[in-house]
Amino acid sequence: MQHATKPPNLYPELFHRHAANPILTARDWPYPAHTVFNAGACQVGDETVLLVRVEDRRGHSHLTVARSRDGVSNWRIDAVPSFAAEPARYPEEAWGVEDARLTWVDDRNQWILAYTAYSRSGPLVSLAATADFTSFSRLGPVMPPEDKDAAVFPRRFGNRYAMLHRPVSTGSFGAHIWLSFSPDLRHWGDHRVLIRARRGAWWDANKIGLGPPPLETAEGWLILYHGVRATAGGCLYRLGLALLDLEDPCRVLRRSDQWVFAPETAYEHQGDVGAVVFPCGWILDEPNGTIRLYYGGADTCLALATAELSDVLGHLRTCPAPRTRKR
Ligand code: M1P
Repeated sequence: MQHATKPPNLYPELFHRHAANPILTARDWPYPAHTVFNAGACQVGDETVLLVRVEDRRGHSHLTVARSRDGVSNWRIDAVPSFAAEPARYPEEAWGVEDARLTWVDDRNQWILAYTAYSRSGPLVSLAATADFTSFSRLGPVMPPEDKDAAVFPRRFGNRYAMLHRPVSTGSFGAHIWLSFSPDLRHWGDHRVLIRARRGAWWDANKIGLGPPPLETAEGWLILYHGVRATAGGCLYRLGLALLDLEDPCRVLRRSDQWVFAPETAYEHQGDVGAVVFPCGWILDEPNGTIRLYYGGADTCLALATAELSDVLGHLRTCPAPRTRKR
């Protein structure tokens, strides 16, 4: 059936794309860049700070700071890479640094960035710290390859820091989100699978990964993750939700069966890797309760979507507790 305009949407949408999308592209960059995408995000005073992944024409990535008053426009972008790979001192960064997730860790008074260091043995998880997004100090690699899509929780559980990450095993065991603990952010253990990729026809079958860092809410830690559906036409990166117990993040309280955000627009379909929405950062604006979600589109640009936290939690309340559902 032909529609003159877009047919009515059958699913209520939680996340709404900003009219100004894409909000940043390589054309906005103060120096030559191939693509800009997948940014960590945080609010510092009255400024939104993004730590943007920038890919150069070698195919290597670095991270650059962009600042804006309204989080949408008039970005002030560092004139040179803010956090570049240093393979001479940190060999695990041989092929670049990618996809930073930012967490303010109260008891350290610092932002901790969990990023992918692309080593000669594959991507791995590294941590670094900053107080001002001008100088960064590396804590070093904390998970061996292949492992990525990591973020630290903002507070400790008992005496231990906690981190979500996504190791990949060989064979057909799937790529799942794991939870690990550390006394000092350097040494990690007590590893466990937290959220499994589903199997078969599911939108999040076989491979999933954390999106932005866990967001503390009254009802639990809010988790947004990507599911990768392999199709004959290529991979589809879509987003789903989960909720973890506030005091015991090992407990998954809810998980959405359906995806809540998926590639639809030209800037999400056309680029280096089509059909990708890939968020690494979100900001909860208090007191209005609006979430600003910053995501990469098609591995080529940066876009923004907003959602009301109350709607997101309301949706999760209708979702099953994972153990009651058949896989
Ligand atoms: O190309 C899509 C994404 O692919 C990778 O993500 P993942 O390993 O979780 O599937 C990452 O390289 C990511 O940066 C990229 O956007």
